[in-house]
Amino acid sequence: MELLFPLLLPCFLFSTFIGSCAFVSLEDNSKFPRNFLFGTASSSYQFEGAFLSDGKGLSNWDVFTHKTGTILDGTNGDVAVDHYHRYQEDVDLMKDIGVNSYRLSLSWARILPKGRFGNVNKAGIAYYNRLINALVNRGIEPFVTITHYDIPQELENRYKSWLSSEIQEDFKYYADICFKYFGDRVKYWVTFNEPNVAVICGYRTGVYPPSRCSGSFGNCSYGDSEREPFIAASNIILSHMAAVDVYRTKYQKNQGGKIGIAMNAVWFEPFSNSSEDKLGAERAQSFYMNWFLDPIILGKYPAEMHQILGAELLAFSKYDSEKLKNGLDFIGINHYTSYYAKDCIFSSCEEGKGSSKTEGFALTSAQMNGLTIGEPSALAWLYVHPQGMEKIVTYIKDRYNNIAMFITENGFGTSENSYPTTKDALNDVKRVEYLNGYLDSLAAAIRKGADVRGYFVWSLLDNFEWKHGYSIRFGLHHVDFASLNRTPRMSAFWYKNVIEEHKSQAGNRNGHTQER
Ligand code: GBH
Repeated sequence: MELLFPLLLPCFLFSTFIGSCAFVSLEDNSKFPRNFLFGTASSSYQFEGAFLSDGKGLSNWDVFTHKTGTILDGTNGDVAVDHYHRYQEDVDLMKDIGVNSYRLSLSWARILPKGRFGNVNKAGIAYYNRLINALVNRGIEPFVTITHYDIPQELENRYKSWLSSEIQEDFKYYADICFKYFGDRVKYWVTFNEPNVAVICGYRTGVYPPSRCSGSFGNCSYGDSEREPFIAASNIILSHMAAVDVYRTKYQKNQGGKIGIAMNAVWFEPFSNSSEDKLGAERAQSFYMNWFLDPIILGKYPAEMHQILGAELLAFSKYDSEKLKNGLDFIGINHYTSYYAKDCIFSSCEEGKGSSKTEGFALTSAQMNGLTIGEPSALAWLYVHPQGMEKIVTYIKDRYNNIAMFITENGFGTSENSYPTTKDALNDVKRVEYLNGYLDSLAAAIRKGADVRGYFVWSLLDNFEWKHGYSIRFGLHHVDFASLNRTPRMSAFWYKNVIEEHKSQAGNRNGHTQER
């Protein structure tokens, strides 16, 4: 490591001029559209801290992390990386990298401590105004997620949050307030971050709040893993549609922004060439991502879901169906990893992820019959498979008529234990290789016609990584969690170079053309 850093850094930084750096392809990095957004991503609970400051209400994650045994290292987001107080320093870090966009999320409980059953917290509005203004003044486009897993605990206590159709009213009310207060400066809205993950982890496996599951799916006191995920999903889909409707009817014309949703998108590679495994991979995708995107964009759940689940899917009522279709301006794609997928209808599968009826009878796993889809990482769920980026983007392009897309997250997690010193932790060669490979793969998809308009690295800083607490790090900047000092890693310099290269090439293409 000690030796690699000085050797590799100039390679990444000056790859444009030195043709011999194997990792960086000049061709691919010049292939992003001129107004492409290059950003970093974050979320309120993972970054802000200040969990009780200035009138904020408790969120479901505040309550969850304060229970013993929920978070692997016993920590919580009470302080997180204190972005609430240090956002100015963090905007300076963004400026150093040269990003033109920042993806953040709003804490619902900071804005509406009791949901629609209480007042707007003016201090919360003031905080987001300060942050948004700091960004806009520096020429950084705010890309704002309305809810990234965290909701007011009040809604859980009152009516079991996503299990009740009441939440549609609350989400609509909250989204309206966000558009009203921030929509003059925010031109990109994401209603939900990864609703598929929120629903699967909250109601099928129970590892996220409200910790509901049943049977062999997990270890919970309450829940029904085979039914509740579908109830929660339909309420999220209808909440999304309600917010989009408010935006389109009351704000969009004057404010001129765009609204979408961010899905967790895994590429499912058929384990064999058999038509059974190909169909299995299709089903895995339908039961994971298309589950939400199909109703929102095409107006109905995937056919496979109807066929396999029948009445358990709780198909939309005639009244609700009328609210669906054409419900977004862009798709946000959070892509990190790929898995193999194997058919479990025609062949028998050992029990495991995906093999059940509620997951579409397709076994999904990074490892199958001794084959591994890519290099493993510090995270059991993340394998390095850069080709998956081109494949998932192309899949979404083909299924949804090449609607505008943004890669709203892509990133690589490491464990501090693997580095003997902080200095070593800054030489994040593996992260640079990962990001570089995935960005090249994205460039290939764009070259073949995918309408991708931006890319956000998860994340600007190390932060609170949900179940893993502070033991897993995703930052372009290292954070010392004792002092909260931020230090750029090699990946921050790599990203700065990518952006500079893009700027000069995009400039060349549109101005004095320079042949390479
Ligand atoms: C994203 O999720 C999130 O949007 C972001 O907040 C997060 O920090 C980032 O990725 C990095 O993880 O808890 O062991 O049962 C990525 C997809 C799906 C990965 C759920 C973790 C749960 C595994 N996530 N999965 S576990």
